[in-house]
Amino acid sequence: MRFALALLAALVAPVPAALAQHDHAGPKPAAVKGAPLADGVVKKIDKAAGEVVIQHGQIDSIGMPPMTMAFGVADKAWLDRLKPGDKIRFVAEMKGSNAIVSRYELAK
Ligand SMILES: [Cu+2]
Repeated sequence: MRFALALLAALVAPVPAALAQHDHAGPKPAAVKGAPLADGVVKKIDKAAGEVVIQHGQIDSIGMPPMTMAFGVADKAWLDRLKPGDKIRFVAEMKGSNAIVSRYELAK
């Protein structure tokens, strides 16, 4: 746990510089492109519901602790590409009261 926290601190360290830059540029809407990627493992694909069940880690962008839950997807074609067991890194976004995957990449 102590190691994990140290690692997290190391990862977070570069952020102040980025924030300072952001201040100079003025207020900007949260850019999905620059959003941090959350880790997840695909558990289930539900094409009928248009959802993918993901066991995910902490998602700071939407303030969510680690859990397993269903997400909508920005592109339904992803439901054909993803399969249970896939490890992904993804950006989650709230669309109304639903969490959706707005972007993802396969993790190595
Ligand atoms: Cu969740």
